[in-house]
Amino acid sequence: MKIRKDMIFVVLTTFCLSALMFAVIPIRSSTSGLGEYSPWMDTNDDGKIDMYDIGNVAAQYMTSGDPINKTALLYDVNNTFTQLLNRIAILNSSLTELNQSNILLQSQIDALSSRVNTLESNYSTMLARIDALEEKTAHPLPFSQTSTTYAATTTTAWTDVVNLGVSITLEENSTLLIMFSAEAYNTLDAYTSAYIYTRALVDANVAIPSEITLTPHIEQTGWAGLLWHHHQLVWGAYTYNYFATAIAPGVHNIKMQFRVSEGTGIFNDCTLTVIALPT
Ligand SMILES: [Ca+2]
Repeated sequence: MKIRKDMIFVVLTTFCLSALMFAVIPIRSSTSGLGEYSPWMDTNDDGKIDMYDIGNVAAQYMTSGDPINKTALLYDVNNTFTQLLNRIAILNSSLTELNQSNILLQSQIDALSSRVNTLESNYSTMLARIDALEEKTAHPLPFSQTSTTYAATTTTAWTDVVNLGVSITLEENSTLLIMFSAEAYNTLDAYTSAYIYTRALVDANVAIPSEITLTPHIEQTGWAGLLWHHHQLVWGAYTYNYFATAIAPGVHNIKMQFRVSEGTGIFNDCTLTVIALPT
C-alpha cells in the first residue's frame, strides 16, 4: 500500500507540473521566454518558481471557474492607465489655467491695491484741504501785529525800530497792508530842520511808497533881529499806511525802519499791524 501511495503522489506531482507548464507557456510566451522567470507563475510572489508555487497550483487541482483573460486584463490596465494619463493631462491643463487665473487675479488685486493707495492719498489731501478751508473760514485774512513802548535813533542811516517787526504766513499770493503808528518827535530844536523818516520792509524789499517824512516842524521867519528858523513839535501822534503787492505764499518778515536828518528821533508807544489781502 505504501508503494501505491508513493506512486500516486509521483503521478499527481508529474501531472501537476505538466499542467502548470501547459498553463504557463501561453502566458509566458508574451512576457518571458522558456526557462525564464515568469511573475505569473510566482503564486506566492517571492521572486522564484519553486515547490511552493507547485503546491499552490496542486491545491487548486480539479477546481473550475471563470478563467481570466490576462491579455484582456492587461489591455484593461493599459486602457485604464491611458485614461488616467489623459485625466492627469486634463488636470494639468486645468491647473495651468488655474495658475493663469491666479496670476490674473493677483494682477487685478495689485491694481486694486494701487487704486486704494491713490484713494487714500487723495483722501488725505482732501482732509488737508478741508482743514485749510476751516482755518481760512475761522481766520479769513492772515494778519499779524506787534507793539513797542520806546525806540530812538540818532543816525541818518536806516535802522530797525527795535521790537517792531512781525512775520506772517501766506497760503496764496497777497497784497500786504502795513499800518504803522507812533508818538514821535525829533528832540533837536535848532535853526535847521530836523526830521524823522520811516519806511517798511517786506523781507529785504522796501514797501510802497518807500520812505516818508513822519514828523513836521515849524518854520519861522526872522523878526526883531531873529533869523529865519525852525521849531520842533513835541510829541505828536502819527500814523502811516504802506503796502506791498504780489507777495508769494510762504513766511514773510515785515519790519519798520527809521532814520533822522539830524538830532535824535524818539518813538513812544508804536504799533505795527499787517493784514494780507489774497489776490
Ligand atoms: Ca514562488
